[in-house]
Amino acid sequence: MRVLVTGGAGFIGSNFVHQTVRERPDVQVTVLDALTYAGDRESLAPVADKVALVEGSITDAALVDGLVASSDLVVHFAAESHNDNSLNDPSPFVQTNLVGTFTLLEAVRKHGVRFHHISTDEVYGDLELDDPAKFTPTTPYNPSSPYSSTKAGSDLLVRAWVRSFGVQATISNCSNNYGPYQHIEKFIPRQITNLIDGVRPKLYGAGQNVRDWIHVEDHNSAVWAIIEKGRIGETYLIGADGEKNNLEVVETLLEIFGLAKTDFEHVNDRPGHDLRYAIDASKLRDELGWTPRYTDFRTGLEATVDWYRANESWWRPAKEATEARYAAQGQ
Ligand code: NAD
Ligand code: TDX
Repeated sequence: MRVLVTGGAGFIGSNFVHQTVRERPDVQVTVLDALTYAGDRESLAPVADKVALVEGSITDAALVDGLVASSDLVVHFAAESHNDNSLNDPSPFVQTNLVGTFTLLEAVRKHGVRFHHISTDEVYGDLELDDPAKFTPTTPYNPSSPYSSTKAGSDLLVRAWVRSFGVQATISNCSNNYGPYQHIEKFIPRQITNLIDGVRPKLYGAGQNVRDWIHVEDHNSAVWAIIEKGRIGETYLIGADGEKNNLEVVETLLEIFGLAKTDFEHVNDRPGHDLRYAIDASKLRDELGWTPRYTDFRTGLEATVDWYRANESWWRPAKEATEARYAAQGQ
């Protein structure tokens, strides 16, 4: 099988490529990635001899058409993915997340290629901290940020292309991922690399906001389950019952580094900061028989800390500029 992976040089996409090469030798992988600030050729270095990397944008219709024509499946990870960046400049989010997804949909429609669209739980907006509810596939869309609204729009494009044009597509909406190769602008790797540098972790606001953490390997095993066993046109929510507030995550990291639980700083909050995300993944578990492997958050976090310690050459080049951007916002 020939698989085109968009965004395969980013965090989740590169982990997907590694997992696929490791576990599915029958799959031939081509990555299409624009290598923005978030994409890194080095993230594919361990599999470089087994994977073709095409540098280009998913908004380039001619390039996309040719690559889709010679694929049996497209797994679409490419996106502008960071909420804080979307608040500073929404423009690339509209281009990549909306126009890029539209461009891919037109190509899979033309060539009759199976499509899997990777999306986020943020399309549902947020839940109250004291609300026992979780997101389900029928929760109404209510996105908060330019990032989540463009992801919501891209999901709706996929649904319409399935309904109107018979495109063979599935959608997954996953909660917050952690693991190796995540850009250090994101919460967990930012704090890990700060701690390695002897800098105190930076918590937005009071740190009460809740995220539903899942290890990236579990996200990607669920994606393969949906590709192989999911029903066309369906949406599957991916999550591993990993709810933690941000303060708890920082405290666990401080413990792993052998520091006092109070050894962090409060910084400016994110405007419009979503309170809580929580996923009900029962459809994925019951219908497709998927289960996560990383059920102990602390163990997964320890392994992630070890990875950042061992791979400083991967993240160090981006550290200074990333922190300078945050410092300019009092974060
Ligand atoms: P990332 O920012 O680490 O990687 C995105 C990749 O897409 C990068 O390699 C980048 O170079 C590439 N890219 C950006 N614009 C492109 C374009 N126009 N053409 C081609 N490539 C382009 O993001 P991530 O965290 O790996 O997220 C991957 C996907 O998973 C996204 O669709 C995101 O919405 C979704 N998602 C992420 C999370 C999470 O916790 N990180 C959770 C749920 C869903
Ligand atoms: O320094 C920080 N301090 C802090 O308290 C940073 C960078 C973040 N935070 C908070 C904000 C959030 O409540 O941590 C939480 C997680 O922040 P991010 O890593 O920016 O993730 P989030 O905004 O929740 O979105 C992530 O999960 C859903 C991904 O970036 C999205 O791509 C995905 O769709």
